[in-house]
Amino acid sequence: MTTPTTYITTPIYYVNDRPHIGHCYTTLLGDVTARFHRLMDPTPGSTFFLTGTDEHADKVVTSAAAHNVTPLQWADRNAAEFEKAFAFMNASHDDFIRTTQERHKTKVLEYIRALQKRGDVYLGDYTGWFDASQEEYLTETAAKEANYVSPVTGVPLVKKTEKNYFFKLSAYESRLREHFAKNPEFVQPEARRNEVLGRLNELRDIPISRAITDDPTSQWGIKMPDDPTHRIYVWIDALFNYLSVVDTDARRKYWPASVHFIAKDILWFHAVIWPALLMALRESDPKYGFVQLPKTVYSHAYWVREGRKMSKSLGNFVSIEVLQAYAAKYGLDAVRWYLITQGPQGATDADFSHAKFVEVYNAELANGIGNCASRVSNMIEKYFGGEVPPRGSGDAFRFEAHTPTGTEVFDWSQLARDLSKRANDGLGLMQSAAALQCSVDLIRRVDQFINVTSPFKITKVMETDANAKASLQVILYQCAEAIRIASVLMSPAMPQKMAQLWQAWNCTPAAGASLADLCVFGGKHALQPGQKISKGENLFNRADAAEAPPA
Ligand code: ME8
Repeated sequence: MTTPTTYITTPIYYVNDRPHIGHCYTTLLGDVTARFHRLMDPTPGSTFFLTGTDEHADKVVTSAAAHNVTPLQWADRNAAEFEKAFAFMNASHDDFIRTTQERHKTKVLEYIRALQKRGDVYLGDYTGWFDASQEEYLTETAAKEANYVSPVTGVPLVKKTEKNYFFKLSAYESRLREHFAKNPEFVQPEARRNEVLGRLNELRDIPISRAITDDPTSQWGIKMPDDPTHRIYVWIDALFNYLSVVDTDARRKYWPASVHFIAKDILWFHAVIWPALLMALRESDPKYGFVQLPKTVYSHAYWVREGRKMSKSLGNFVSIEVLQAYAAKYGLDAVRWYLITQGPQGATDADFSHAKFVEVYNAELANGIGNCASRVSNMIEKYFGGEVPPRGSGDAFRFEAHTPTGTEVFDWSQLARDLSKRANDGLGLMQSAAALQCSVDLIRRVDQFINVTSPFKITKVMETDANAKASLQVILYQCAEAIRIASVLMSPAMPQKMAQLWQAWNCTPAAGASLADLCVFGGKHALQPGQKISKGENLFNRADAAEAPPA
């Protein structure tokens, strides 16, 4: 029996430009999901996370020429920028693919040969509206709808006719429909799935090559097998990255991909062209029998900035430098938290605004886990010499607080079970933001618990009242243990800050501990009475909303 694996990918990004918030966001989404999965199944190597760069686009040649370097030098320079950006974001990818690497180019040639062998590739004429900024042809209908300018960048479309090799995409319509019908989770969210279904009747065969001419731009790319006058269309070359990286004896176990994270701009390629290519490949040769279709294509919406679409012409992209300035001021994990919890994970665009950043930072981090952990560890230091107090006896993880308005029950065991289930359900749907929300809810409950039980008041009478002391011990134990669980749930988004807390509290999760086990209240990974914890440095200092945004 093979063990289940998780394979998470991001788009591979064009190297003609520098990385910005959009690229960082999708890679962060992959990263947080991968970190969650590594926690859910801690078997080493059970999760594989891939990101990288797409380098054979025509615009790389144009940008390179403008900078007096070769396309490869330009690609090298910018791929390094992406690697640096993702290292800065603390992304935990297992590999970084560049499509100019031999390992990829060799595989792409094998795949194209296989499609040819199957009879799915033919030479023909193609006329269409070319969007040079996206390296993409639009159909007449789509071009007309977009007023003959690029729907993404606004650059005018150009009508072109070329001799190209075509892939028989139209032959796959009914099989694609069947796949969509049988696998409702194949394209998410729902709105995006419906969008694709609504367009499946537009399927035409698609060009998978470009002619090579005297124009140097046309010479950049992987040559078609046995035809030096054509090169493989950059999009086909790019899509194959997901497979080429894991098409080795050691890594084939990762296929099919569990999720391709992308944004809505490149949905059609991933939801329609890619599965059809894979079906064709699988049937071309028994050695590709392992090529099942990816489980899910998850297409998120866009970041916009202060309410406006980000574009080159407006010059308002949230650049990597802006993210670095925020990180310098508030800490990288706060930036990761903001992007992942407030980002456009669903079908609606998300606004990057300083006011919102400060609001979320204060509510969920400085006044949330930060303040909560500091209050609780402060009291434990002050009243119990920095040692985790006893848990109490009996049904210790359920607290009945008697207030003037009635009795409020804090059933921690149940709450932790519910939240951990909710987090798992969210992760099953690739909803890391929803999973993280569970940690916020848990911290809120701890705050309510502190408000209702008023441990500060109890400290005043505990010298003379043994019951009061016992009660305070139980309250603080329960607060601290709930915070520990919240910190585990937050750790995929904020690995450094949570590691800092665990160090101060002596509760770094044991290697190999699973998310489910770590989230059991009072379970085998619980805080142990008598174990030392210290307050440590504040995790997050409050931010002032009136201050100018970092720049
Ligand atoms: O399309 N908000 O590369 P690309 C959120 N090379 N995400 C955004 C965004 C925004 N405003 N802008 C960009 C390509 N993105 C191809 C992909 S894959 C086989 C080939 C993110 O550099 C988002 O993930 O234009 C989007 O899909 C991707 O960057 C496009 O990156």
